[in-house]
Amino acid sequence: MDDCIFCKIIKGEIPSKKVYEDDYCFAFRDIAPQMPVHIVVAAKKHVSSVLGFGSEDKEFLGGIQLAIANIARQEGLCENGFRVINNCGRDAKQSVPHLHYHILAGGDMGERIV
Ligand code: DGP
Repeated sequence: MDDCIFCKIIKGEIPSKKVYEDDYCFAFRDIAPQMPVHIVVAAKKHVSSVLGFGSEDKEFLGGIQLAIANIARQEGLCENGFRVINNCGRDAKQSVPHLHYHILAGGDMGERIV
């Protein structure tokens, strides 16, 4: 999508600190990290959120889950753990309407939200 910031990052039109890429997603360091490790895993398909996918997208969505595990292994996050967050919609304060997951790690995250 022409005016989507994550589509531009995926196409290389906006620079980013790339972490990982496969057929399903493009992962990069968040511009405003909330933890020492804060990686954005953006779908390589412009859909606003999980609500925009259907049963035909099972392989695609599963591919992103496997990519998250690959990124965790690649970045050495498996031993101490990590948190994966997907903000969906207004109340969750999603700011970029392009499906993405946050991987947070690198320290104790304190109280659990869930
Ligand atoms: P969310 O609020 O869940 O939609 O998360 C969007 C995240 O994207 C937010 O943590 C900041 C990050 N972000 C927004 N614009 C850019 C950018 O241009 N570069 C990078 N690296 N991250 C960005």
